[in-house]
Amino acid sequence: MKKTFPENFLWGGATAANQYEGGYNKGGRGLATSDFITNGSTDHPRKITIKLKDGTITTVNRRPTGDPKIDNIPEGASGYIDENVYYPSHKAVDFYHHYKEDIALYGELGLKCFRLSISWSRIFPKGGIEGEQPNEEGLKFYEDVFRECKKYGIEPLVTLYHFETPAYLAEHFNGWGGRETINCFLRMCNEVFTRYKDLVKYWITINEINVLNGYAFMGTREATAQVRYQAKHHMFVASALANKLCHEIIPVAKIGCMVALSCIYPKDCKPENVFGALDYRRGALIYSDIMMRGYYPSYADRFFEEMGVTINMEPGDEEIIRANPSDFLSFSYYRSSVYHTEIIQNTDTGGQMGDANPFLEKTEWGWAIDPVGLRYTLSELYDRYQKPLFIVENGMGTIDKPDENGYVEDDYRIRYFRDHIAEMKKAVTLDGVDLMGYTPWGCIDLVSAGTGEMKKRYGFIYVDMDDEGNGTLKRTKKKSFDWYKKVIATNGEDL
Ligand code: P53
Repeated sequence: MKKTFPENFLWGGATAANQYEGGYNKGGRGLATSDFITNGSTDHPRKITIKLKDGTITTVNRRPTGDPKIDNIPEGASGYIDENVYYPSHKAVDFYHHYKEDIALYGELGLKCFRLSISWSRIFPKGGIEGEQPNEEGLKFYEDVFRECKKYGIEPLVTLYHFETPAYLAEHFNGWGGRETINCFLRMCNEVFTRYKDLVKYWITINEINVLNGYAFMGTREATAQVRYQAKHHMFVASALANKLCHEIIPVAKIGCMVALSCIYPKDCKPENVFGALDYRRGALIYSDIMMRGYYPSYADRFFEEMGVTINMEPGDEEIIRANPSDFLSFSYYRSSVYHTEIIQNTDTGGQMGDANPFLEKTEWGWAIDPVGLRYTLSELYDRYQKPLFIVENGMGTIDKPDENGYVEDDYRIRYFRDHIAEMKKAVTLDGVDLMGYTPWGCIDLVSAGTGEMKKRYGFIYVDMDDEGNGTLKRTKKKSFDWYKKVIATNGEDL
């Protein structure tokens, strides 16, 4: 039995470009689907501003990830930026201009690893269509970021696709709904693998592939099951080919897949609820089954038949997927949900909310706090795949109240992390799970993906900005900063 975390355990923090980076029109960057999404709240869904074929400006709801009833974007419509509307991704919390300061803080925190995503349209403004030249300024930006990380001994963990599709690809190829997007994605991968081969060892292909739907997340006009799963198939092929390319260009690299895998419990011991929970869980595990094992699992045919989905495969697709599985499975874990046959629709999302769990407390956003669920999930996944795992998102979104100096005493956050890390430690030491690292979500406060709010904060570092984008953007360490620093310094011994 292991006594503690491995020596080289990657303690880190996680972010994504559309929520952190800003600089949306700087340095030659092209527009992405995330740039047309307004802010919202728990009660008001975020909206996508669009221009119809006849020139009318209007909006459609961007429903939560995984919502099958998502509004469609009419044929011929395109994303539109309304000068009078605030779009959280445009400035986000301006990592674009603060990266040196932020990475210095990560250095002080002692991070071994920093997860960020590449904004695809910064590398190829049109997404990498045939004959398009890469944008040197965009390539240079991330190179500077990675060099800055190196100064502090921080390993970048780079997500190649996190909730943003180049707008050009959405309009011309229906985003991931179109086969051509695979080639464009691979051109972008080829550029970044080649350019950063000496700087980046850890890669993730597609963030939370299981919850993606519609225009906002995949660049598709429609969100029917047929379009969704066809687009996911394109992502499986693209991911497998990216794995292959990555290994060819950077032999020492590890490249993983990423699935939202917050766990699910049956509501009670009624057999239909127990089996139902298992089968519902397959809705999320189908993704890691395909990418970790290299083939569609045995239950997939029934799933697709029930949903009326036919996947169009090209000759060779299955061989590509089989030959290039992921090196590791990374996942997000925030909460657990309770499955109950009568209330949960069978969608393809991991972590959809069910009944409240009477044994658990919830955050202000209604997410049940469940540290044991993290050990449960780690065990479930390691028993299933026997390959390295990586927790690349975990954390608690809360309203933080800074004092006059901007200091936040976030004991609730410390408690959340202490309890989760303690369970993670049991998974490593007692269950023998091969865990590469842990990168809590939003190590610095950033824009919420779900609501676009700023007040839903996750960070060890406070950022002075409100839901409308007002504020100085000043960074201030919270109480949890010093706590996490100590945890890292003692390799998880002193919680
Ligand atoms: P926010 C839904 C369900 C689970 C995870 O979420 C999700 C979402 C998206 O709303 O997203 C992941 O910001 C995602 C991050 C996101 C984070 O969880 O809504 O990978 O981009 O910010 C937290 O609180």
